[in-house]
Amino acid sequence: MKKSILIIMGVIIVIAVIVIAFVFQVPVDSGPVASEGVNEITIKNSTFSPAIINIKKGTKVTWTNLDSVSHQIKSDPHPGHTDLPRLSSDVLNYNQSYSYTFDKAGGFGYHCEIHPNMEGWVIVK
Ligand SMILES: [Cu+2]
Repeated sequence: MKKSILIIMGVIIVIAVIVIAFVFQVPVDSGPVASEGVNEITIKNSTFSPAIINIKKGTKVTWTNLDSVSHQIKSDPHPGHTDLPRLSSDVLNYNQSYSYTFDKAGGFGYHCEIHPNMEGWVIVK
């Protein structure tokens, strides 16, 4: 009898801990968060998603345009594109992709050449 009560209490405590852990994992602030290990970026509604990624040196990153309007990936700063001159795509129409391998560490901004207000960041470690 006592043993079964202890088991039930134990189960309740375990469930409570799981529920509390889950509740506190839910992010309070849903601002832009760097996505760890993601190397595929989609362009939708003229927004890079994720807008910030964290990758390791040597990672190939691929952008895919899912908008009906065209976009074009270029390194910051606009209009010189001098940070990473080779980070430079052709005009990407719907469902077209562009890839670039980041082979040096640092933080690299990029933008859409057609809509320079569209910004993204790649953090390379
Ligand atoms: Cu530009």
